[in-house]
Amino acid sequence: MRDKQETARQIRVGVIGAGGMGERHARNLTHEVAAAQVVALSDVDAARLGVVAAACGVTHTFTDADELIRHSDVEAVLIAAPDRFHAALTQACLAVGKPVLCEKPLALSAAEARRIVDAEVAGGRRLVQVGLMREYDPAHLRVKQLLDSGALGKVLAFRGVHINGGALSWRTVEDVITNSAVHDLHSARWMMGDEIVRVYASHAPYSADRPDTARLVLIQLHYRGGAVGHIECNMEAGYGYEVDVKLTGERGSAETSSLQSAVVRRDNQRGQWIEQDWLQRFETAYIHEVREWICSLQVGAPTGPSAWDGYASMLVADACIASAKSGQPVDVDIPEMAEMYRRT
Ligand code: ISE
Repeated sequence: MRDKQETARQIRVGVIGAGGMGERHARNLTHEVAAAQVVALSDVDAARLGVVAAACGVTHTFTDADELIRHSDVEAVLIAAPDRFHAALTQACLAVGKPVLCEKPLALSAAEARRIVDAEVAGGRRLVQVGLMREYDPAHLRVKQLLDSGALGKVLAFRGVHINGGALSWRTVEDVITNSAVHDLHSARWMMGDEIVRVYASHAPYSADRPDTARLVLIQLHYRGGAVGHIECNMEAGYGYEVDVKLTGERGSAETSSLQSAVVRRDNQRGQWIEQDWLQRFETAYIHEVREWICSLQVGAPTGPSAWDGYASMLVADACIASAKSGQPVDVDIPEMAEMYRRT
């Protein structure tokens, strides 16, 4: 159901990628955001491109993402291509001055993300938002609001649990940290309102003869203000998908109850349905994310996770990868934030 806010002028959006996330974003923009119109879509898979384009009434289709970015009918771009293309495509949007919502991670390293920050600062205005969509998850927002209200007192600890159901995918340490745990690393900064200064990461491989793989990653965190934290990122739990956070303060704690399904009792059993994947668990968050993005474009006031957040999360991710490889704690030095990224 489209949001209530009908508007005289729609923002014309081009979506890069018609796979899982690209399709979801294109459908949300088309069916849930009255102020947006998906006018262009690109993908290298012609069949997938055709299906999603037809479902969203798309005018222009491309196999070349750069052509979509340059097209005169495209005002804003949503990047849902594979991670390795995110940085270059974001830079291409900055080069033509078009606002962009780039799926996480912004880049595959802090250095690559920093180059995007530098380009955006040089351009003098915020154009980049990063798809760290947990900022739009009602369960996360309720926990963060309790901390921000002072109800918990001084915060002492962050705990994040990120469970993927998955089929054995033999993912590497780098991939798990940059593609999956990057959400938890951002939540650890955003929810605590503090910077991480040291990490210690360890991992359980899929098998002893494949030590470069990571089935489960554990990350310990130390914050500038003295708080601590830990993140468990399990890539193949084998039962479903769950993401939970808990903040512990001097006066109490607050945590998400991420299972939104009903508790069922019958035949001497009690249980709840557990979501299958992130598209189910964060269905509401993805809609709110693009609604607020389009609204921010209409009013010319950028909101949400910025390129700086994408850069800072990659600084922590780089340190986690180094720690997992060395077996030692690694310090993180997040520099002073450029003024244009301060959130009001
Ligand atoms: C995926 O790309 C996501 O963004 C999901 O939120 C995360 O849970 C999953 O592990 C990633 O692969």
